[in-house]
Amino acid sequence: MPQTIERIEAVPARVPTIRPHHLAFVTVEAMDVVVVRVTAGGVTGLGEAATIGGPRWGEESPEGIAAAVNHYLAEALLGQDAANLNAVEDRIARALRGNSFAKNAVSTAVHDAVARARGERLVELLGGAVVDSIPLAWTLASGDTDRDIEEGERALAERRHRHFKIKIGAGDPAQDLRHIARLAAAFEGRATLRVDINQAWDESTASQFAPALAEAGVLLFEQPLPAWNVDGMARLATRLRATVMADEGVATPQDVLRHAQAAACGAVALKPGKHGGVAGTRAVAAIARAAGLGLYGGTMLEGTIGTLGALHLYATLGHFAWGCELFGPLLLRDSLATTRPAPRDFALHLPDGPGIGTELDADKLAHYRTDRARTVLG
Ligand code: MUC
Ligand code: MG
Repeated sequence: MPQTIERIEAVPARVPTIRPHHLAFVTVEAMDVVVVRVTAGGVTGLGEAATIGGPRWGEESPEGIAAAVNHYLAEALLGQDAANLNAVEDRIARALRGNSFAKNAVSTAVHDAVARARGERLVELLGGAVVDSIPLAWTLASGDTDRDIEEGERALAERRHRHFKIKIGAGDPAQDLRHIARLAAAFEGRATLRVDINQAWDESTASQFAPALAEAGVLLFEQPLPAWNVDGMARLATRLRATVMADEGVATPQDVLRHAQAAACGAVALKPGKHGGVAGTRAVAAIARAAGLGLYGGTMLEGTIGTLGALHLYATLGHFAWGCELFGPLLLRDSLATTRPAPRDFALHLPDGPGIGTELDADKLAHYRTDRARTVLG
């Protein structure tokens, strides 16, 4: 029996973080997310899009995502059979150009609605889990070395994380080097260190400082150069005795193909939001795999809904050479869902329960929504 799509709604919301999160291009004190609800055959599925600093990490803003969902994606999908997931993905892809974060939120919500209607977990709808858990990294980005060390020590003691990503590139690279050297000394032999430059360096800065950072113990350099500079990434990757990873530079299957052909990276950060949904993420992962590139389960710092959607999908993709960083719910001060995934034994585990494995907390959404007067939580 068809499961007709009856209602699609996107709601923007802002949730504060537990501490300021310093990236090269912005400091985040609250995350702007968009929660998407798709009702099909009387069953509601959930999806989420997150933006870092509004349209600063990527090109989509929370307002734009909500409009893309409520107008163009709703128009393309209302009245369609949710259970025909291939046709749904095709309609999503053709409804509007770009807007991959909006597309992913809807793709996930439709999949969630179908999985819930069948009484199965999303991972089962997607063909089953290859792994039940993925090692979970944490980002040290408080802006203060002592505070980062304290935070890392707590994560190790509580067996939450033993892979730390450090955000650098905002200021003087020599200062970044001193910061990393102190973290490397503090965590030597107990945790791995990676850096995310978020496109902030030019090629000569990368040539000058990346080797010294690698020498200090950094294993992975995430998007050191601007997304357009694929050739520069390739030159750096050849010279560096550490792995270069593409993040902002790889959104579409064509992007990953180009990086692979240019030997521009040894690893790729997947993010369902960059790839426009389930089908797009699988396409990018398949090309990365075929080219021998390591996978990393990336995040846009989504809350519980987006995090669990990504986790179910990643679990179907098999081995993640660099683990994942689906720690968004731990960085947020509150959850828009009734649960909040927590790591154990340094990994994030698939939850039980139908669909993505959590429920929307309607009171919290009413409180944190930004599109109309907020309510006071009682
Ligand atoms: C990014 O660029 O990877 C992921 C983890 C984090 O701290 O920031 C994000 C965005
Ligand atoms: Mg990144």
